[in-house]
This record gives sequence, structure tokens and C-alpha cells, in this order.
Amino acid sequence: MLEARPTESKTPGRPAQKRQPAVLVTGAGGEMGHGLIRALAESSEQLSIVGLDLRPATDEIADCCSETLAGDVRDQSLLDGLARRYHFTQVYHLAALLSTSAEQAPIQAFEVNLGGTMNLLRLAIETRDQTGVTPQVLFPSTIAVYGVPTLEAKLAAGSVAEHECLEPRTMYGCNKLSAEQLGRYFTLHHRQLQPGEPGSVDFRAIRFPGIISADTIPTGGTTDYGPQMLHAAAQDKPYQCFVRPDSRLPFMTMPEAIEAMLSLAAAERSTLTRTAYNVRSFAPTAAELAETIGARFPALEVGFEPHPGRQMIVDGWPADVDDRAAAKDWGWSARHTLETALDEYLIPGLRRHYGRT
Ligand code: AKB
Repeated sequence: MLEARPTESKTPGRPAQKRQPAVLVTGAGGEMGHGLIRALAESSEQLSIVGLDLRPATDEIADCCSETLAGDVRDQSLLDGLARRYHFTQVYHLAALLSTSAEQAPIQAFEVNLGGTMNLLRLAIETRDQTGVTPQVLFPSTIAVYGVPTLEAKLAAGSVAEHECLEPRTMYGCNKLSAEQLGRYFTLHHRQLQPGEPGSVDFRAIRFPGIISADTIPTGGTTDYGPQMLHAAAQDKPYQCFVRPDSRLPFMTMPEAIEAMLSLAAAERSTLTRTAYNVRSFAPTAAELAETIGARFPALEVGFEPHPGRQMIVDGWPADVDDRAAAKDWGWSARHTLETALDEYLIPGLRRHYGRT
């Protein structure tokens, strides 16, 4: 059973007022929010989950939460109001503009992706100061924090480790890398912490690759061609892929991504050697994706019509990432290859989703 695992402080703060312990999930209505909230609710009936999203919650999300709110992570007064009523032991901060959307609206992306994250970190720090308990902040970061200057450099870099190639070439990548750095600072260095002393927050990030879900189709991202191609195949529609056939990126399935977040949250802080970790399951080219999906949906027709801006983003991201630190520190292990992801999770899920059992 997964419970919120706050880090106890050695120096007790003021006793908690009568605020209810709870877990906050921002971006609750997004692709990952749905599955994560369901998994959290299933993990414990006692867990109070507060879901925040720009859009009003669906019934499915509302049923899993003790409260849902339609609001913006940039709205400091909304977060202050929440902090007066709840003591958040964990914050899953999922709200963000993805890479393609962020390139189209870079200032808004900065405000949401970095300003919003700072607001959530402030909420966590204030909780720590008022209760003496350090909240966990779980943060989905991204392969967009990496940047390779040319296709030759991408080929040469191969599978990149967490400390390599940290020169993002997108607004989204810059925002996410900066947010990771703020989280690391407040966890390890704020108020000149001594080694071993609990930080102002307990920030834990995962750098996700492209994520493929059987239930939802993403928008605003640049890895979207993977899930879009698959959902087109499942609906007998042709697909025009917006990147070249040779474009290679790492991917994983949504259940693996959610399981990774929950495993990282459940890990003992003392076993963690980093505040941000790579994970990945398979790394096909767009042509290999089309071929492997096409072998299961023979009617699928994929054309390739690269979009210059999106192609540039994909060419600047690494072909794969090295996930050995996550495996060593908190037991991460990919569950799928592309083939098993399709046969064991995606195709059965798509059949259910589109009513083609
Ligand atoms: C995107 O394409 O923007 C995201 C990501 C890689 O973080 N899926």
C-alpha cells in the first residue's frame, strides 16, 4: 500500500494547525494526472487527494479526490488558500506547457513551467516551516533538458547520463532544467543545510521520455507522433508523421511512467544520490515505430511530412538516455520493449478504448 511518505524533521517546527493532511496533484486532468490520481486513490482509501487543473475535473477524477479545483498554478492566492486548509505531505506537480506549445508561447511557458513550479516549492517550504515535516515534491521532468547541437553529435552522444549534454534548445527544456535546479537547491542547500539535515523540501524528479497511453492522445508535445500514429492505426486512419523516418527518441508506456513516479516517491531519501533521474523503455526511430505498429495493424498508412520546427526539437534531443542511476538507487526497471508494450498493454487497451473487443 502506497502512503504519502513525508520526511520527518529533526528540528520540530510549530505544531500543525487543524489542517488536513493531503496529497496535492497539479495538472490533475492531464494525461498523466488521470492515471496517477487513480493509482493514488487505489493505493489507500484514507489518502486525501486534492486535484488542481485549469479545467474543471471530470467525474472520474472527482470521484478519486476529496476536493478538485479549477485554477492556475500561477495564482498565488489560490495556493495560499489551499495551504490554509491542508497540510500537503506530497505534491505531484504535473501542470506544464509541453515542448511544442512552449515554443509557440515562450513567455507563458516560462510563467507556468517555472513560475508555477516556484509557487509550488514555496507552498512546500511554508508547509515545512509550519509543521516541521518536509513535504515531498514529485516532478515530471523531461528529456528536453538535454540538447545536442547536430545530428552527428546526437549519434555520438548515444545514451546520455543525467549530467551530460545539459544545454537545452527549447523553452520547455530551459524551464524544466531550471525547475530541477530550484528543487535541488531547496532540497540540499537552502538555509545552508548541513549534510544529512532534512531540506526545506524533498524534491524528486524523473526525466521522462515520450509517453504512450492506450487511453489518451497528447497535445502540445513533440513526442506526440508516437501515440498519434498508434491511435490513428487503432481507428483505421492514415497518419502523416511530422518528423523524418530516421528520427530516434526514447519512449515508455503510461503505466510504466506512473509506476516510476510512485516508486521514486516510495524510495528512502537516503538511497537517492540525485534529485533527477532518467528512465526509458525503448528507443525506436519513427520508421521502426511505423513498421512495428504496421505489423499489427496492416491497413495502417504512414506518410512522413517533417515539420521544420518540430523536427529541429527532435533532432536536438538525445536518441536515448542512460537509466542506470534510477535502477541502482530505487529499483527502476523497464517493463516493456516496443513489441511487448504493443501486445500486452497498448493494443488490448486501444481495443477497449475504441470499443473493438
Ligand atoms: C514533449 O514532447 O514535450 C513531452 C516531453 C518529452 O517531455 N512529451
